Amino acid sequence: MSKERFYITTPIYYPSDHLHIGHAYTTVAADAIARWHKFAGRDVLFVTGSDEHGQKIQRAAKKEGVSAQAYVDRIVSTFKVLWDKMNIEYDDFIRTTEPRHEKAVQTVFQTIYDRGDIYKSAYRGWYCTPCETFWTENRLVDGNCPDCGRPVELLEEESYFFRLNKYAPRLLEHIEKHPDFIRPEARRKEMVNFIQSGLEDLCVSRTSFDWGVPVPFAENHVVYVWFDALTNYLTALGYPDDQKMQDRWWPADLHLVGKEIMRFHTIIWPIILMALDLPLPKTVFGHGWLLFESGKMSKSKGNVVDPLVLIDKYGVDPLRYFLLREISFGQDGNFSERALIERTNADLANDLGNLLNRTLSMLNQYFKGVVPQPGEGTEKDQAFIDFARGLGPAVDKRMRNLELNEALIAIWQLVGKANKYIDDRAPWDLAKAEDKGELKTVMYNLIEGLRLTALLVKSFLPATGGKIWAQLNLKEDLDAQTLAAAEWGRLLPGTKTRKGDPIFPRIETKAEKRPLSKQRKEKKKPVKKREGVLLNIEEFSKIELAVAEILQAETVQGADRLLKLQIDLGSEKRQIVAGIAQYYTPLELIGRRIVVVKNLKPVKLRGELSQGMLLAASAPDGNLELVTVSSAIPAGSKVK
Ligand code: ME8
Repeated sequence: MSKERFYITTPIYYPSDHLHIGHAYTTVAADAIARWHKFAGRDVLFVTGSDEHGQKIQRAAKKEGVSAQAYVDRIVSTFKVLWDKMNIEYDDFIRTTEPRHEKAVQTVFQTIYDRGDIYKSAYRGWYCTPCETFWTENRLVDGNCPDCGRPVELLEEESYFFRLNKYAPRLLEHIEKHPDFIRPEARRKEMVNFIQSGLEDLCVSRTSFDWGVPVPFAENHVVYVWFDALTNYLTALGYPDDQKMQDRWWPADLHLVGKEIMRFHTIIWPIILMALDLPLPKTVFGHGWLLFESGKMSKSKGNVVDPLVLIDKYGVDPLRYFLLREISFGQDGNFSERALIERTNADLANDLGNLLNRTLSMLNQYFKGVVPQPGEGTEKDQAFIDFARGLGPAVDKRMRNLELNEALIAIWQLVGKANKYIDDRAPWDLAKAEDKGELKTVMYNLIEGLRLTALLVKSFLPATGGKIWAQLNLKEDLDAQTLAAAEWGRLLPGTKTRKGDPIFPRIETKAEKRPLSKQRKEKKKPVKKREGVLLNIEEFSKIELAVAEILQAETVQGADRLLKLQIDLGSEKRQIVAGIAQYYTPLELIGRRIVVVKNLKPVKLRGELSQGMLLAASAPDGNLELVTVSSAIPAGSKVK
């Protein structure tokens, strides 16, 4: 029998700005789901990417004075850095500027046009550029975008239109017949209401700018960015050329998206697919928003949190755990550093970390770290085993139903029960008995419980699963293990464990852990003017200035103001440490070309070697900006 298959996607994010933990939230959830299904023995395809066209990107590039392509190239490279750091195991990354995607979009557009569902007309109406959305006058709220509340622009241009309206009855029928198509339930109701209030045909081409996929049959028209972006889900399957790939993976099992883009995924995208005569995705799930203090995270509110900073500070798995456990999947949830620290200390350091630590300590003490042969157990032993036995299938059920936080709660029940089992069975008392039979059973059960925990938790916290596995010193390759391995009793007596350091040290909650947004906003005090000194040209020419590309950026432990940068100077790579953490987050820096002084004596700052100094302009009000050059100037170029 062929394996069950599972095709899952995230939205392809805009590189108009840097990713923040809102984006990380969707991607971590998709990664945990994808990893789980693989673990459960299914064939999985997990696709993410970047949505690089449209007016918003073109304007952002213009503002920075670079070409749109150079702009997206730099920011998209930071997407990949972030996903690697977060242990996101995607199978493909679709960039909408790739030729394979342009071909897919043009084929979709041409096919629908040839079938008569795209026609030429003129658009006169409103447009929200931040949301890349067309609005009719009657949907505006106080004259602004009903989604984001920002001002809209009046557009008047020749456009091609897509017959959405024609398909509305068919779509409603599909939604009714397939209760899993739009989830959660509240979103389904919203979408049904939206469709019932009347669908206008959709404008699907633009002529007032050119950063997009050209409409194949009409000069000066580029495809509307959402029509372009949604097609990425087919691009990943080699559309239109690779029929085998499409037969194998289409329809998608799950498009995971934030709730604000449900309309695009449950109205426009299904209608594109109907017009192409393709089946509709099985489920579109719109999760809730991650709210930061009092509102949605957004650049203009200055409350954007760079996930790289959080990872440097707390580690990847505490962040992954927090995102997946704290928020009821589908609902909105709050992000705060305090809550992240509390969760880490309570669930990871106290419950799981201590369980591993004290179990292995006892095993060392009583059996020199070697797993004993269990004997007949008491009722209490059996109750613990029974719970652990049913856990794998229970978590699988939760994951199939997209109850991610519930799945983690179930796994932590095992952790809680194991801790309680230690207290109830008191191995230190059993160790005093002449017959060590009961002690052997209890210790075996505890280690077996930990083995199961490592297996069940690895889809959510890959590094943690690996650390537990390593301390249990199990020989099988953890990556190759499937749900079948989580069957009770597979642990071999005689296994020699290898206790290591605590896997989650407690995070100290000092005043130093102020919210990151506050740290960023406090600007440096204005610098006092120094008397000028005149240099002659020989003196100035002693300073070697060069262009360097920032390859990596990280925070420095215990130093709020410093960032550690790995830079490429063309002929060599170096590390420099700079006091710019209040002005830039790591993700904002990666890929930028800066100017550095090459021939400064290396120094150590907070224990970190700094081999050079970067140039930055410091305004009288204390603001600071790096001196940068465009990607047209290669790393290593001399600055004079
Ligand atoms: O919409 N809370 O891209 P985008 C939770 N390019 N999730 C959040 C979030 C928050 N505060 N902020 C962002 C686009 N997200 C289009 C998608 S798909 C064919 C095209 C997540 O960069 C969430 O998944 O604006 C949301 O839907 C997505 O990022 C929006 O990313």
